[in-house]
Amino acid sequence: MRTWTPPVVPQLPGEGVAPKLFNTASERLEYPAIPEGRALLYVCGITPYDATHLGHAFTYLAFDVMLRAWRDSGIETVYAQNITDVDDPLLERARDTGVDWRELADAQIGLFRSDMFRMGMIPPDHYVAVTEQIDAIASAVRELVDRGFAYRVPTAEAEGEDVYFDTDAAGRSSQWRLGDVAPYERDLMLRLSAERGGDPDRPGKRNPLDPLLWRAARAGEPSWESPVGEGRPGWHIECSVIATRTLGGAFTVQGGGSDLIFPHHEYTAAHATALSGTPLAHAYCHAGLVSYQGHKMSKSRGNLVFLSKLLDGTHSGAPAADPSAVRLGLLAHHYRSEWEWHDGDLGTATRRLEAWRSGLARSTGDPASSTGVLQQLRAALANDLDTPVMLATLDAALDRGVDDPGLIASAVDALLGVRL
Ligand code: 5CA
Ligand code: ZN
Repeated sequence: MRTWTPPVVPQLPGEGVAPKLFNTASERLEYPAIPEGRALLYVCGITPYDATHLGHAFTYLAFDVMLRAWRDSGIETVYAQNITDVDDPLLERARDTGVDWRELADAQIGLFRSDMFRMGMIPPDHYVAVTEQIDAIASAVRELVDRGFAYRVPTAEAEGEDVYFDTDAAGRSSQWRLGDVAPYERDLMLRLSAERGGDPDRPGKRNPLDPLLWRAARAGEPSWESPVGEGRPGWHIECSVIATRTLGGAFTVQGGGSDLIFPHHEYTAAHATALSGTPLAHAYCHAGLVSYQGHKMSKSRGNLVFLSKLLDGTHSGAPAADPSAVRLGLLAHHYRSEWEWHDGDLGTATRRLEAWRSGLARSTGDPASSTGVLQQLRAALANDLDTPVMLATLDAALDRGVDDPGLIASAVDALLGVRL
């Protein structure tokens, strides 16, 4: 898939250090492996039916900052992202609004692309839609069946049979164990599976947690011919196949919002390990979920703040936002924190941006050392991307004035994507 024009990221003098990152799987801060000096990042992309809300933006901004941290420390990056462009909620929305599902997806992907460009987000090197990889995904499902990691379940709704992943077989015969990614108890796994696209109560499954790998064709649903029968892929095998085809096995970081820890990232890892014998990734990093009006921002609830509306000035009467102010509004929260967006946050962030801009032009008798500030920014960034500390450092320095405004402007641009 076509991406968007990348931002120009200034090169800074000296070098930062590779960031230490919180790994959900180990529940520790770690330096994930960087194979052959290249940081390989996969971030789960949008399901294109209601793009782009501030929760999405917060997640993608976290990984944009991660890429900037690696690059500043002299590490080359390879970034892959998928598009879940055939999925139940997308098909439902298309049906409800009387639009062809492909047209709905194309329009939303276009909007996402333009939002990401306006926000100065580093684009993925590999941007892959599920519908571009159906054959590879179906072959992977076939291989899982052939190797005893998957089984068929008949359904009255279709002529063909659905295919499920066998959690217990994989736990016995592959290197993956349930709970490798998600440090959760079984009861919580069952609840999350039901809430997030799984079907623990479906009769005929060997283990209620077993996720769908292939859905046999139903009337009125899109489907493809394949070696496992006519149908369409399940969610986790899509990301598993796209990630390993673009980045290989054991890549540096698998990322997304924390709603993806279970079942999505658990089973993405399970499928990949069963297929390849190697773990999917060294670390699993997750952004905290953003709320609005008291609840997690979600398409199903409809409590959304759209990025395009903020940027256009069409969200509840607020003036058009400077993309740098939106970045500052989001970066004021550590990427792992769960927090709520309030409409006043944009004004606060805009005032901070203005204060920084005027601080840059300020000449005082005792300016802060810009190289010292850069060092502090890099140290905070290397400490699990601690952007709130970076913002506080800049508040203090720019309040006082700095001895090399050009260096600070470049540093803020390179590390935070904020233009002064
Ligand atoms: N297509 C799948 C991933 S393969 C999906 O989750 N799509 S999504 O459109 O629902 O979300 C896109 C990304 O934004 C995911 O990484 C998701 O975890 C993240 N996300 C969704 N809602 C929020 C939220 N309220 N706060 C933070 N991140 C969110
Ligand atoms: Zn995914």
